[in-house]
Amino acid sequence: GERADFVVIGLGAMGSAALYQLAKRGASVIGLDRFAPPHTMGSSHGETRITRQAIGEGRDYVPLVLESHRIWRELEAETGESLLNACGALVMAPGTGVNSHHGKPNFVQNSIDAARAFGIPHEVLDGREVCHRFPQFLGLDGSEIAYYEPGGGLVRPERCIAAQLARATALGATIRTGTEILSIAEDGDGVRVETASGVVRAGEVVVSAGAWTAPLLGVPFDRLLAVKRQLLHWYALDDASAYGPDAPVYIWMHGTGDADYFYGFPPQAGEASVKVATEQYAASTTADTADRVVRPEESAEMYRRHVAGRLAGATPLVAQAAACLYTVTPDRGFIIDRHPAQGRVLVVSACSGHGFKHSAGIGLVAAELLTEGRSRIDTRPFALGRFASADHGLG
Ligand code: PYC
Repeated sequence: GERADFVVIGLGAMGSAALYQLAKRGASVIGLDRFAPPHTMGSSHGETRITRQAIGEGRDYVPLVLESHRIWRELEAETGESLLNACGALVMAPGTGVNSHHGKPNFVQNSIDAARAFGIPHEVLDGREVCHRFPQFLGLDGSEIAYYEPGGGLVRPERCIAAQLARATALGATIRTGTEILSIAEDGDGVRVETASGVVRAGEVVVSAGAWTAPLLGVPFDRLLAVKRQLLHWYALDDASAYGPDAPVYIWMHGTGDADYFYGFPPQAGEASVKVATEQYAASTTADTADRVVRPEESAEMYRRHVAGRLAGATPLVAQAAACLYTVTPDRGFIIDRHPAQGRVLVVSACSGHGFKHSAGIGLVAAELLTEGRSRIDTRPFALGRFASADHGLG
């Protein structure tokens, strides 16, 4: 069969980045994906992802997003694609009570503190100032608190993946699409990857398989990871005049309950619609069985609960909708670590619904760990050992 220094399994956000960075370092590398990335079966589709540099989920993430922004600018220069649009990012919550996002309390204040600690340009606004600057947001009473980061904005996930795969190929990487992985096992001085179309051998393997990670690797990932179906909705605008050139992406906690929240994007060039979404953690699914079709009632419910009365010009007419998957860890953080029983397997999934902004940096980290044995960014906060308790089977 085929042989390479490295095999990357799953070529979405993290895998395409790892493949590119490994190829850039001159390694021989093969990338495998069950479908043909960028595709709509996993966690990296839907046109846009929020990026913000002051990470309210935890300061340990900040170096990853800073590297990502640098790499996307470099890729833009190399490929001529537009990947990162720094249109600004707004995180808004009620002025009183505890706000929480991605399981982290005091999210707005954490974002402000992270910005201060890393010298990231930002402003702290109240709801009155938000209304004045961004008239697309309706129904604020003025007492809200907001973190505004002018250098935040949005990333184009499909284009990032395509650009990294194209650069990886140009640098000598091999990509096999439509390739289902049957097993991964350490074997002598390397790893044997059995696919539906033959065996591939590698010195070391990166698993960046997102929602397919647990079915592929089994224990302990099957006990740690939960897959959550999330919905993206685009509502037609009947008037886009409230969205100026500096219209930001936003995370809007409009109440203090976990469900009182949605996030969204300004209209994209050539589109008379706005994309919005919320999140759910109640129901789990699997990569193979998840329903990728969004029902009209689901979009109607989203509009009623979150959009109506809050976004200027947004009508209930659904221009587009998509379902995507989060792969969530028990603390809603990331996993970047060696497999506990197979030291030649580096696991770079799951990202619990806030990974894309960090993905280019995570690819760099993975390539450094594999080619140099260490990374410029501290990955200990993303280690599996933090789940070591009887509950998680890592005891
Ligand atoms: O990372 O900003 C984010 C985000 C918002 C909703 C899902 N992810």
